[in-house]
Amino acid sequence: MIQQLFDLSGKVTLITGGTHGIGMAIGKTLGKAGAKICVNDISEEKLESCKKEYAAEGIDVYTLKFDVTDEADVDRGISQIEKELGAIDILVNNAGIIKRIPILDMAVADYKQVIDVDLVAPLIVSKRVAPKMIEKRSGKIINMCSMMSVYGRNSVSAYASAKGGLKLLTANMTCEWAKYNIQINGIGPGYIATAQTAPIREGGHPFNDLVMTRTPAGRWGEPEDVGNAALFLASKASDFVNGHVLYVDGGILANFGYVKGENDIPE
Ligand code: NAP
Ligand code: GCO
Repeated sequence: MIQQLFDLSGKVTLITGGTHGIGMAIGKTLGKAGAKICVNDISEEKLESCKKEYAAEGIDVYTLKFDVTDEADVDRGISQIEKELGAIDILVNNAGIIKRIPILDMAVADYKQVIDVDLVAPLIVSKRVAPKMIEKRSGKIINMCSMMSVYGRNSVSAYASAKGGLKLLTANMTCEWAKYNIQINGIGPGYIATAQTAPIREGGHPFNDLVMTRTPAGRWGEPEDVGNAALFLASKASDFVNGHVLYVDGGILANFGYVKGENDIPE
């Protein structure tokens, strides 16, 4: 049955930073497919408040506070999940931050903080989770990349450096772990309407016009658009897809440019 391809019943799933935004959309989608959803965050308040939103979708989410950049904290958190729910079958390295600062104005500490959360943390969490996937000869790892894994733009040097590195870390995880029947892929969202992009989308910000015209689909993506792609990469349907970055971007990476107005949505 085709539905069985996307059935995640019994799969213990950890989504880092899954208390809102893209992470929550992924959690809700995989939860509706039967997965047991665990989310972490660094904010107790967000961990508490997300439970109601998951419950509204019939999902009894397991929440845990730990900082994905802290190896000891990650080990403690993953050990608790393994003890209470079992080994992790699906890992979504979603947690991330961005700092929009021009290179000459950016403190090296700011650059390093973005690299730590967006690139080093997926390594830390994956290194802790992968051994049991290797033992089981089964596992799915999804790294949250970006269209900034292949593009730069003014003021996001740290973020693009991290996301570019994460694209190739995904490739290297594949080289080392695919033989154990572990599929490691990335998702590269384009411009998605979440809290992270609110500063450049709301209040008439000119960047909104750029995204609307540069994106052939003529709209911002929704977190659910990314959740749907995660369902494919978390399911049996993608068992021979490995080291790939699936771009969920409304076509922006396919689009060299535009003449103002030519991409207006037809009446
Ligand atoms: P968001 O709303 O900023 O959510 C990011 C999540 O990561 C938050 O829950 C945040 O927790 C958590 N987090 C940050 N640092 C953490 C840490 N040290 N330990 C644990 N959790 C931590 O972002 P989003 O828009 O949903 O994006 C989610 C992912 O998609 C990110 O990796 C982002 O780079 C990527 N992405 C987003 C877009 C987009 O257009 N939105 C496009 C491409 C890629 P707190 O809120 O408590 O800090
Ligand atoms: C920005 C945006 C982007 C998005 C996303 C695009 O400032 O350009 O925040 O970086 O977050 O990564 O794919």
